Amino acid sequence: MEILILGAGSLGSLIGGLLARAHDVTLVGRDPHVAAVRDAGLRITGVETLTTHPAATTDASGASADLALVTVKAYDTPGAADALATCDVDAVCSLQNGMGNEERLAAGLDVPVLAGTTTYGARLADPGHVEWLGRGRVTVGPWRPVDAVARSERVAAAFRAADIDAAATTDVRRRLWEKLAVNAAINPVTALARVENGALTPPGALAEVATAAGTETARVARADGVDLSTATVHEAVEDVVRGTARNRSSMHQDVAGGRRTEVEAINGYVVDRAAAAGESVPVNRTLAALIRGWEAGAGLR
Ligand code: KPL
Repeated sequence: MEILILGAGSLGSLIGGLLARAHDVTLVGRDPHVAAVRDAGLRITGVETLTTHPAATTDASGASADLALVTVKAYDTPGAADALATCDVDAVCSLQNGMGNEERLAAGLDVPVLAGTTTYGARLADPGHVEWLGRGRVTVGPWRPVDAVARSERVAAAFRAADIDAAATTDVRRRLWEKLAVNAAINPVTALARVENGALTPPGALAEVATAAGTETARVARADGVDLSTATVHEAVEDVVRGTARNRSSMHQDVAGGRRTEVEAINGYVVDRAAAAGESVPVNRTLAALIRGWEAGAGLR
């Protein structure tokens, strides 16, 4: 399969690099990373150590592919949709954090849009080198049209052909809320305390804060009509903490690198949906306020 990866950051590079074991992959990202991949391939170290050789470019315009995977930050989704509008792709699948990405892609594009989640952990160590810090799972389901089940199954099979644990789902909204709860719990707490995900292993005060954020998110999901139990969210958070214990969450990496975070699409989204449903989410509100405050102080807002 020909696969275009829009967003060769840490996760996009890892997933693209692994997919290149079985598919014809093109990474779309920034220099110097793209130039390094073009020169010497993509080095992956950590869970497994390997070098793969995806194509790499800084400009996606006019590209064609069977599938475009979108791995850009949530706030860059409109730019990814604009770039994809110039491409000839059979389907687009978001593998991003946060909510609202699929709506934005579907609004700007005429092709089928799939929603995906992943709990793989990764960090861009150097140009051309990504550290694989946690084996996770990819889940893919139809977004528009809602009956694109066979297409989701083909995409999940393409992941599995490259030895990536993946499954198709018909319940993608619930999956997106579950992943949102994982990110709402882990990302701001690890970013604010500057710790690896494993520091949220219970018992402990950080685990309590993360669990409380997850509990609130499950409640808002239910108010939004999604059947997501608190126990499912607690289990998912614990699984991801265990599976990515050595990873620094993407929000922690952003804060450490002085970059804008995805707080609006994660805790900010939970706070907004809670307000619309008349729910109170003090932990998410506090975490969002602290990250926004850091962004403002760093001149990023
Ligand atoms: O999605 C992630 C992130 O860091 O954004 C997890 C799964 C929490 C891995 O760190």
